Amino acid sequence: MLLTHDMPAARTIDPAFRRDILAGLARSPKATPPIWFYDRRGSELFEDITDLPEYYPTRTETALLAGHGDDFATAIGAGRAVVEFGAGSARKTPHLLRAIDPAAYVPIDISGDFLRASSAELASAFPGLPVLPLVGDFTGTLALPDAIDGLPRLGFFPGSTIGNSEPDTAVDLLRAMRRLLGDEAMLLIGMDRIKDRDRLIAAYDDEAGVTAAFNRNLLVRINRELEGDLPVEAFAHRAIWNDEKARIEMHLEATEPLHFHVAGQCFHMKAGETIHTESSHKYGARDERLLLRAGGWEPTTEWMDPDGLFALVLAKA
Ligand code: AVJ
Repeated sequence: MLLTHDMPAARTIDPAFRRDILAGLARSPKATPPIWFYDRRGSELFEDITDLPEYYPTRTETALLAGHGDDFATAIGAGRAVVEFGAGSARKTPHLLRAIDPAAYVPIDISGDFLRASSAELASAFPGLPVLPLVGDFTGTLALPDAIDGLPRLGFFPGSTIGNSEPDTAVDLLRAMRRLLGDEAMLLIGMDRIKDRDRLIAAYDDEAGVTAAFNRNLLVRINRELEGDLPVEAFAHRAIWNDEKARIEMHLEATEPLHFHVAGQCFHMKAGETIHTESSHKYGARDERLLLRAGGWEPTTEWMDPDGLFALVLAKA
C-alpha cells in the first residue's frame, strides 16, 4: 500500500541548490556538498556505480543483509516502523523487511522521481505494508508521518552514507536521527572500513569511467539548472586517499585555466585547481563505535564480511 499524499511535485530549480553551489564555488578551495549529485541522472549513475566490479560496498552490504535475516529477526523483532535515510532505489531494503516484518516503511530521499518509482515497486512487493515515502534532505529538519505515531522505530542508514559527513556533522546527524526516532529506537547503519589504499581508490576511479561521469554530472546539472557555462570536458575526475583524515576525496580538476559563469556570477580556476565534490570517510572498528556513541547510540551487534571490507552495525538509543 503506497500512500503519497504529501509528496511535492518534482521541481527543476531549487533555491538551496543555487545557494550551495554559488557559495561552494566562491570558497577557497572550492567545495560543493555531495547531496547535489543526485538529480535523476545522478541517481541512475550512482545505481550503475553500485554494479561496478571495483565498487565493493553495495554488494558486500547486500550480502550481509541477505545472509543475516535470522539475526535481525532476533535482535530487532517485528512491528517496528522502518525509517530509511537516503533510500534511493532501496534495493537492499527487501532483505531487511522480509526478515523483521515491520509495521510500516518510511523511505526518505532527496530525489523525488526516484523515490516515487522505488516506493511503488516496494509497495507491490510487500502488499499490506504501509509505504510512506518522504521527499527531502534528511540532514535538515524533517517530520515523520503521523501514521507511524506510537510505533517503535528502526532507523536504516545503509551504504556508508554517513561517510559523506565530516566527523562533527556526522555526530550532529546521528543525534538528529536519535531525536527524530525516539527513545525506543534502534539504528542499523552501514559503515565502510579502512582498507588497502589501492582498493579504495579503484572503487572511486573505476575502469569504465562511471564514477567520473557521476562526478561530472554535477557540472551538467549546474549548467542546466543554474544557467551555467562550465566546460564539462575541461574537468578531470580525481579520486585521492587522504590518509590523515581516512577518507576518499573526489575532485573535479581544471585541466587548463578556466573562466565560466553560474547564475550570472563569474568564476575563475587555475590549471590544476579543483572543486572538491565529495568526501567518503572510512572507519576502523573503534572509530565506528566512538562515532555512534558520540551520536547518542549504543552499538549492540556488528556483522562483517570475511574480508573485513564493510560493517553493518546495530545500535540502540
Ligand atoms: C552513497 C555516499 C555511500 O561514498 O561510496 C560512490 C557515493 N561516490 N562513488 C560513497 C559515491 C562515488 C557513496 N555514498
